[in-house]
Amino acid sequence: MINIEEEYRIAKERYLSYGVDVEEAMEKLASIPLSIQCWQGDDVEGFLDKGSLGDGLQVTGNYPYKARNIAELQEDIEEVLSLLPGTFKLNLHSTYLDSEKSVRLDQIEPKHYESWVKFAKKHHLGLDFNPTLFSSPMVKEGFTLSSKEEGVRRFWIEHCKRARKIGEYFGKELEIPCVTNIWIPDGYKDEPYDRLGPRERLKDSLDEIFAEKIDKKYNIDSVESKLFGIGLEAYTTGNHEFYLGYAVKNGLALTLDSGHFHPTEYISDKISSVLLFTNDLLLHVSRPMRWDSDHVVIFDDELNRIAESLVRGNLLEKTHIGLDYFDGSINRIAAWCIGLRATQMALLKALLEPSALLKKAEDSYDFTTRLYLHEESKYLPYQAVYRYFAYKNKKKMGKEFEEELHNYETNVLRKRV
Ligand code: RNT
Ligand code: ZN
Repeated sequence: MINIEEEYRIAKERYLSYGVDVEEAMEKLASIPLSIQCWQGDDVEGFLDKGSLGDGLQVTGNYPYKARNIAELQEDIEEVLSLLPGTFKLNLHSTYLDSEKSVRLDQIEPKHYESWVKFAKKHHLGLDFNPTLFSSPMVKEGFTLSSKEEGVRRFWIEHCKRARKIGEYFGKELEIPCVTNIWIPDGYKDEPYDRLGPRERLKDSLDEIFAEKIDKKYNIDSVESKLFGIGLEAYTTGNHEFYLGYAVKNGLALTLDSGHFHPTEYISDKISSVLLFTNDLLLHVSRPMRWDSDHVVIFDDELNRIAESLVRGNLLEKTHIGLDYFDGSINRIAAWCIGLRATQMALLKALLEPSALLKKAEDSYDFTTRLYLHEESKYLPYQAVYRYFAYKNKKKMGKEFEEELHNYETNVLRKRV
């Protein structure tokens, strides 16, 4: 029998010998909200018009029992919340609205999301929001806000304007700012003749969308770039340079998604640069494998580098951390939990670094000690601290955690047929 408290006591002492206060680290960890992507629960289907995804987003896998309605999705999110310690937000797409009747995306209103606000209040969650510019017949030849068809552009401009108002409504209701993130799939499979035109139109569309000032106390606007998508290999209107420029010029937040760059390019090294020029940053923590495959986030090197960038630079206050992956090939509740827990573990590990010693080594050009300490901190017992963090918050760990995932599948999910 492993004694969690005893393990923790030893860990605490070891960290103390490096000048690290584990209690302070746990307190900090508890205060960092992670935004749970609702779309992992049903493979980004939503409740608007059930149909298959398209236009630059792909979900693969046929694992059964996905949530088919709001009640089931909320039930699954509650299960995730019951398993994990810490603070959370819930990240909604506009298509997860609650309405008996079908609603056009250019007609969404706060009232369609009242049941989510109720849910958020009940579970002390903040809400984040996303207009949904995909999986719709109004995506014309792969284009939305940068379409050359005025009617198409107008439709999506209206949708995004309304999304910001819904964000504002969330912020007011919950007294936690909502981050409303715009991502569009627009682009071409093959080499375009005109690379500039769509970007000019996107800029005009965004200028209209953001014309109304909304208090950042309630809603923070963010824009998300992408290098390519399946079927959009040659050209994406909203690339990184476009949105970095747009966000900086217009005082918006920038979204960095770990899957949206070249396969050898990392967002961890962009964080400290971007935040010198924007007030806020939204992270879409994901795991690309060869392409923007949105695999479940795991405790890998890049996740650790992201956490280190945030902690070392004291950038957590300005950064909103959201998860963005959707794996339809495994139990979806496990998928959520594994990625969220990995992110917390990486943040905790970064909070437990022997930072004073590392800084001292670097300041005195002692690169040997710096390398030694970097390696050493990988061998320090951060897992024991995390286990204690979960235990203190009355959460299951290890075998019991795994058992609960199985029980939920047997007792709840399997009944969904
Ligand atoms: C797509 C973007 C976007 C979506 C979600 C569902 O490549 O990453 O953030 O994953 O809006
Ligand atoms: Zn994303």
